[in-house]
Amino acid sequence: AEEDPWWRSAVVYQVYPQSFADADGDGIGDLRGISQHLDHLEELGVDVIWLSPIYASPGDDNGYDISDYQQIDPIYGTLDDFDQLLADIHSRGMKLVMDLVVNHTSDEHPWFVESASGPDSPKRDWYWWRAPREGFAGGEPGAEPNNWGSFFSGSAWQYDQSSGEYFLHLFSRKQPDLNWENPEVRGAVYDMMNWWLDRGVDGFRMDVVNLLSKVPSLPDGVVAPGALYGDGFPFYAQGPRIHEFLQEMHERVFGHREGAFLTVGEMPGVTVEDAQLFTDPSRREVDMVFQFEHVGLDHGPGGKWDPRSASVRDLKESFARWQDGLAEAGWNSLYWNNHDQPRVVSRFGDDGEHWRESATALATVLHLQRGTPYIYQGEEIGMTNMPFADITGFRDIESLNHYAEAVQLRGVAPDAVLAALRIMSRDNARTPFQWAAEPNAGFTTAEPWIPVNPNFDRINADAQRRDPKSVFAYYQALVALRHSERAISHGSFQLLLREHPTVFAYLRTLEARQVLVLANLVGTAATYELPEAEAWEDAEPVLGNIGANVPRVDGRLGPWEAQVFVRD
Ligand code: TEU
Repeated sequence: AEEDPWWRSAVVYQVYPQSFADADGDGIGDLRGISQHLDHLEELGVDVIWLSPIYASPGDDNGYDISDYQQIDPIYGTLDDFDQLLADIHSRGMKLVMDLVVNHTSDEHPWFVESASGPDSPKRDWYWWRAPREGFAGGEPGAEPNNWGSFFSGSAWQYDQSSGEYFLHLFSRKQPDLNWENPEVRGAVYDMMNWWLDRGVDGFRMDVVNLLSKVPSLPDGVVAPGALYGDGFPFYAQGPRIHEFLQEMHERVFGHREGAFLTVGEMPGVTVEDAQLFTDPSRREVDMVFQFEHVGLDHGPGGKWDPRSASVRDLKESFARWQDGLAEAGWNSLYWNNHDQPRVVSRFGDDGEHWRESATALATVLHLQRGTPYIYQGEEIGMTNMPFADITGFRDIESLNHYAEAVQLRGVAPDAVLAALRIMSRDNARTPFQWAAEPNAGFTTAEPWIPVNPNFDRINADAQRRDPKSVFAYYQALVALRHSERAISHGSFQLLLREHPTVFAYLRTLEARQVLVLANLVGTAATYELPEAEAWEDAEPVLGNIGANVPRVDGRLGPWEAQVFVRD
């Protein structure tokens, strides 16, 4: 099993519980809502469900701020509901992977409450407490222990009046960073992970797990021209002890277990070279990582709030480098979407005229690469970005903090900030799942916690599950192909037509068996010249997103057309 792990032929589906299905009529999704919709996931054919956090939480960052790792938040249900959901998932032959958020806790977690009780607290060292900068009085501007900015705008430091010290928070001020240098912290986390595995879960998606090890002196970062804060990234991403920590975690949690588990580390800023180390099975760290390169290609010089368009060439070039980089040892995870990213059909596709074709073409080029594909809820029915009218539609702390900082502190015109939010905000992915052409898209009978996308009458699961030409039916075919075709789950990857400006083409090879993937990722027709085209004359067409019959390999692709062929 070590040499041929089960997840090579698996597809993972991410559920964002808050927005999936509301069973108890309070406007917020919940565990029973998920249980009631498992048919949808079983029909899609996915093997694993990854659940975004459902633990007790004040909800400052939609559950990524956890106040009790071993309780279910009441808005989602109870531990009994959880056990029932896990049993339902297992009885359908699927697995459940939990979100592990241990770079930080909530400031309302008992660990932090204890730590904040004073400098003599036995848990003081569980978090990063530091005195004000020398020569400054605590709380005054510039007194922060270093110049790092938070991912959610503002300083990464929060002043604590009672002790006169600051604590570090790379994300919201309600998400203090745990001090992984402290072995008690690590032990407490491993105990908690073991508790969930003993309960029957099948693995973990590990939130920002490449940020766990900080350079303990926490040096100032370089301040880019025009930036308000220094860049701490070099001092906390892939920090000095990160590999040691992940190896220790693997040993203490999975070392003595038999079974089929999955671990995936979410790692913003990770390079291919880093990922080789993190995912080489002989190093016993994680099975695969979420890298961010392809979802950064449309960030301008000012970062994610300065969006530009990414070229097809940049996209395929980036994917191909990751495919090549992890070809020998290690493994890729493949994703377009999650709860932090805008919807792919709006981002890299065309959510107007070519909505169906672009959603399916983008799915094709992603799913048939070497790696484990992840589908984010709603992606399988081609859900789009939200037409936010104004700032009142947004709920996400990152979006709201950015808006406040840009408008109030930097004096940017509100319309300009809104324009970027409409393109990039995480809330684009967090609108309720569109189940049916019913009030609130069938998500809830109450007022939903975030508005439903008005296009639910046109884009919904109910209509698509009955339509063999739907985006949903196409995703079913892609999932089935990964299960049935070993050249896709196990074959090598070779990029073709590297210089072509719009066609993403590649070959997957396992011994004599070859799969050819072709997709034109723009809204105008394209021609191409395939090397050794004769060899494909009698190839078997296995999938296509235009028309009923996939044509031969003929050097032409229509707007957003995707074709897949197999030969022996
Ligand atoms: O995200 C980490 C991350 O680096 C980014 O994707 C982040 O969400 C932001 O968009 C940076 O611009 C993880 C979770 O997926 C995210 O939902 C949490 O907010 C974050 O960690 C903190 O736990």
